[in-house]
Amino acid sequence: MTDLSEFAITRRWPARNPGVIQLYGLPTPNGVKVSIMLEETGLPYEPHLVDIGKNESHTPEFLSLNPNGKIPAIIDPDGPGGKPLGLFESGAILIYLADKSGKFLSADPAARYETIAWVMWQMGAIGPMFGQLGFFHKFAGKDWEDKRPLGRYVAESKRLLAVLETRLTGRDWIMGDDYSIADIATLGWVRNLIGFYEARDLVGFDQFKAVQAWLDRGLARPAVQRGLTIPSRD
Ligand SMILES: N[C@@H](CCC(=O)N[C@@H](CS)C(=O)NCC(=O)O)C(=O)O
Repeated sequence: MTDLSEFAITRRWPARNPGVIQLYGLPTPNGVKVSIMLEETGLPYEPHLVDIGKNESHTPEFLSLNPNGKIPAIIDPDGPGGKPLGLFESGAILIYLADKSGKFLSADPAARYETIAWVMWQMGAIGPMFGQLGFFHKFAGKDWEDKRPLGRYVAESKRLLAVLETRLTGRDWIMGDDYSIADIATLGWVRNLIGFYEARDLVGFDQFKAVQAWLDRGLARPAVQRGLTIPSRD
């Protein structure tokens, strides 16, 4: 029987099935990257809801796995060398799960690095810029008198959507014919921008036809639909 007791996080979120990947998350744009990936690959896993609204990602147990205090994080009881591995940062987790499963990241070195470049682009640009847009458009920042930060993040989000539009023109997926971790990383953020953040008109989303078609294609995938609701908030 696998023993995960060395991971303090299991004291607050006990593993009922310690032999499978433990996912600590919430269905947010960063969280669903990992639940979608796990659903797409079919790797067995056990989801645990970490309620960031109740600051649970800043508890000592959670911080023991991710000192940065943010979801998602995982423990793979069967990591490299057969030893348990704890991991945080959604981009790193996607690459790890792609390598583990042999899916959604090309084995061809050039295509592999290109896919990783688009994952890094999502991590370094789409996530932070869309996230700040959400803060200044919908959440606490909307009451700021100074509208320059909002303007800055709207402009940058539009620019990033245009980059994605150019990339997707003539392609089904970011890497062409092959659905990859670059799509899995990005879909939830674009969905969130025009959904939860209510920024569809603000960023002129309707002009980005290739992005729209790609989003529809992604959201039609059964594993994406399942992943968007995991871990369940009920
Ligand atoms: N770069 C990180 C970002 C993770 C992140 O921002 N997670 C948010 C939810 S989408 C979070 O946990 N926020 C809670 C907090 O900051 O207290 C990743 O991609 O894993």
